[in-house]
Amino acid sequence: MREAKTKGPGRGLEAEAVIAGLLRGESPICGERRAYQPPLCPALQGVSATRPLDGVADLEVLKVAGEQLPFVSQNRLLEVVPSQGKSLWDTPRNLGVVLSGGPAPGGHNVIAGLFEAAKKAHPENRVLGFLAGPKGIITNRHTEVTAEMVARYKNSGGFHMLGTGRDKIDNAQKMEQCRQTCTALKLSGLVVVGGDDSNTNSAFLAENMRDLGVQVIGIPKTIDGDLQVPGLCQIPFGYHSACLAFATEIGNLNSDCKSDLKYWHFNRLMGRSASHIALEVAFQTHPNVILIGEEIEEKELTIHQVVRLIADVVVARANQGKNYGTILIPEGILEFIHEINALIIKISHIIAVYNREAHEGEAFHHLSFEDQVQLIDNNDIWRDYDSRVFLGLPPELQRGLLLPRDSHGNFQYSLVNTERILLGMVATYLRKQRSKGIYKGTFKTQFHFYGYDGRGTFPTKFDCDYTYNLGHAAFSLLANGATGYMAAIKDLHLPVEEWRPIGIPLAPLMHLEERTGRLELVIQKQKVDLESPAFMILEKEREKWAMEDDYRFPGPIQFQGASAEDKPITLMLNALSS
Ligand code: FBP
Repeated sequence: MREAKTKGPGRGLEAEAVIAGLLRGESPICGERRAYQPPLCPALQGVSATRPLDGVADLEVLKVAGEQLPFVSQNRLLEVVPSQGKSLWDTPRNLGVVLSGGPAPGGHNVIAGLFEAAKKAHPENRVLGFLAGPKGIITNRHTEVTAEMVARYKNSGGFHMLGTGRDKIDNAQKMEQCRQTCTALKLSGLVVVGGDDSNTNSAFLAENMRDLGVQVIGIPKTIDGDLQVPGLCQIPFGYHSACLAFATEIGNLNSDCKSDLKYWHFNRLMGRSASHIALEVAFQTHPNVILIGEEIEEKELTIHQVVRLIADVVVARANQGKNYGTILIPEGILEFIHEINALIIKISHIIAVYNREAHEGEAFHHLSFEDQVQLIDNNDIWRDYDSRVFLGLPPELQRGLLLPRDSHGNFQYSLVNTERILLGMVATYLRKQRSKGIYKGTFKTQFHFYGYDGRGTFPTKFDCDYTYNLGHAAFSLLANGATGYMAAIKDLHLPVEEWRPIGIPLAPLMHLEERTGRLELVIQKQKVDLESPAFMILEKEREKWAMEDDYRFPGPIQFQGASAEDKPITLMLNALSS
């Protein structure tokens, strides 16, 4: 047996230093990115004031939102503008910040912007970061954000500076705990960086903490791209970076399948509801098939029709000798297939009602699959038709539909292997076509899921700038007394010099949705608009993409060179109409 060496042959101090250099925790590119200083739009460069946003009608508030949020429902649209006055909040204040929900590239720059704006207003202003998401506020777990932390995390992806979580502040006890934390920390303001559910938290926190003098501002985040307010918030942050990360991979697969000519790649892309990610990745990569959930819903396609839609392209390409290609499947597609969505809604309701009464350890997900099916079958809202649809689905999909819902009552699309399920169904259909002599090709396949990787990617330059400005805008809104708003940047398709920071009232963004078995007031997700320029352009282009190999290779996220200044293609196409 050879003796294990503690040191390699001839390994001296110099070699050790080389090894240490090669294995350094921080890669050279991370160091380079940290050095980037995002620019600020003019309104945020000095002291700022707020005024009503000109030329835009105020958004309407639903009656039930007015009842549950009587104070913040009074808010009107605000614009942040430069001011000649003296710095507001020039006595030391404590501000809290929390990262909430799924990570999205750029979150660290929101904190950097908030921190730098706060310190510029008064060097003794403090920013306290809550750890592991809203739970950090409930349990008062926090850390003070320092200049050193900001320098270390600036322009980096992920949410690991503070961590994140999906806790919902959904009862009086949790709200009281939040009040106690904010009082104990003497907070004047709290910034909640999150998606629709987290910004729902922001609205209720703002309403319930106004008597304490704690102002709350939300920040639009989610790679899913569905936290939009038409004409005011074109896209949340993180979307561009995640889409480009996914598009880099799909571009690579395009290149591989075009070289090897033998695989069909089934790609599922994150985005638990709306298909914004799939739409952008399609523009970036020109795949052969792209499914858009909203279109499937409008055309009322069944799952079998969706399968045929894919199979038809496979057959047509095979007839041209092309037994390869790429397919984009939005993660949330099941929600848009009527018969499946009906099952999801009913099962979610049955699970929520059952879990409300179940003892600890007896929750729905502890039951065997057979008992789960039995329990659903016995429920009054479950019809024979539902059973027929359910039993006609592949077993993997049946099990997927019964998976536990998240803390907000959402169906967890990311846990269902939709791409494999569809692939299996397409393969079965093609076998039938082959037996009829219609299909003569070969169907070799690979499947992929892109999601968590894109949430942790480097932010694009666009997302770095956007989030840094959002952090400053949140501070300006707080310093000018606003609460119950979402900070946003208007006109993102224009250069930074023309960006307009605004405050969007949270209450009008709310609608009623069934969650955990009850109708709840939550921020409404924005789906892909089938009348938008972006979708209509896709409709025109995709026939060509289906048959010709018009693949596009976006390459990795760049900070320099030709693509450094890129913004989401969807954003730019939709801005053509404004
Ligand atoms: P947010 O809405 O919180 O930004 O998260 C969106 C998302 O990334 C979805 O695309 C995905 O379905 C989901 O989070 C996955 O959630 P989890 O992190 O709980 O697995």
